[in-house]
Amino acid sequence: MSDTPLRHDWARDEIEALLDLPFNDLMFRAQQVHRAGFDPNRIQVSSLLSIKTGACSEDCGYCSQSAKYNTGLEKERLLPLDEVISAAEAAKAKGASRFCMGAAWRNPSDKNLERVIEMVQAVHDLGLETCITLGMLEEEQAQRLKQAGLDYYNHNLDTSPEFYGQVISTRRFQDRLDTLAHVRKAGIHVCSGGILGMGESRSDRASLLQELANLPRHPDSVPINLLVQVEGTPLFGTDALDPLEFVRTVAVARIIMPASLVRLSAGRGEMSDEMQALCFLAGANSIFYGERLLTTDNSATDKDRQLFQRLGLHMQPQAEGGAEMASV
Ligand code: SAM
Ligand code: DTB
Ligand code: SF4
Repeated sequence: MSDTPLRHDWARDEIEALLDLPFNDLMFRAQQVHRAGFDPNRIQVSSLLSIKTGACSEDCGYCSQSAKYNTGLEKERLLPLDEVISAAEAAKAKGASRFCMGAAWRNPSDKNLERVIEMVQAVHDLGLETCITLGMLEEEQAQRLKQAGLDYYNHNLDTSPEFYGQVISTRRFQDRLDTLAHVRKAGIHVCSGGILGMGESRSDRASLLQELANLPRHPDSVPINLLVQVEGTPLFGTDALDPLEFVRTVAVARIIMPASLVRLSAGRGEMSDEMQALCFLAGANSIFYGERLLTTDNSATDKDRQLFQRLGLHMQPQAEGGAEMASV
């Protein structure tokens, strides 16, 4: 467990000052915090499966699965249980410790939730940690998932409240905070982060990090995604983010959320080995592993294994980062 105090009162200018540090100073600070809380050579590995694909009613400007954009994606209804179990077994055999199932819904209906609960129970029975991301949740739905034994719920803030309206119009930033509150209240571990490289400013990145760190409890996992540009979506063609700016943002996430797993998430397929190595140095200690993310390709698994070997990193479950679950 980290011996760095957990703060929930980060001011915007403090976070901006961290982002503005000379790169070497920032990396040094991030390593100090990282080593106080974690084995620096261990990486937690999650695998993803899209259990319901496409035809989503939302208009998230980055997403291949919105029915509003023509991305050529093949739609798929909710997968049968046996297909989910096979995918989870394969992920376990490759070394994943957590299995994350994603559905292209604005929110789950109660009927669909029952089917997802069966999946959660089956994946749990394989000895994997379970994570799902189904969109907005009501309080009772979160309670039902907790009773079914769900470990993590992923729901990202995505970007700053200030930039949010330029990316999504069909749900509010406050809706996301409400879902996180329902998940937290139910006692499910929270996984929440965002996407970089959508044309936001450094100050937006500071604002996103501020929102995450000033939640009543730090998310247990903080996925930092680099926008995967999908042809047909409004954000396709956005200017690429400077890779060092991405690394800086990871480092600041590590510093201000010292006990959370910081996940280097979507976008690794486009990153050089050197950029990924800098992200790990900056305190990222989790990845999505497996050939596919939800609808796009991930970094190839043999390439990942080679990189881990070159860096002397071990794929292992971290000792429960459990940012602040002890106080639940
Ligand atoms: N439909 C649910 C929702 O939006 O909450 C769950 C699935 S959704 C695909 C989960 C998250 O994946 C999004 O909130 C976003 O942060 C991330 N994501 C989706 N498409 C992405 C892309 N093209 N590049 C990077 N991250 C992406
Ligand atoms: C998260 O933060 N990133 C994952 C997971 N949570 C569900 C999703 C990434 C999706 C990338 C685009 C795609 O494959 O559709
Ligand atoms: Fe739908 Fe989720 Fe994609 Fe938004 S991010 S369009 S809610 S699948």
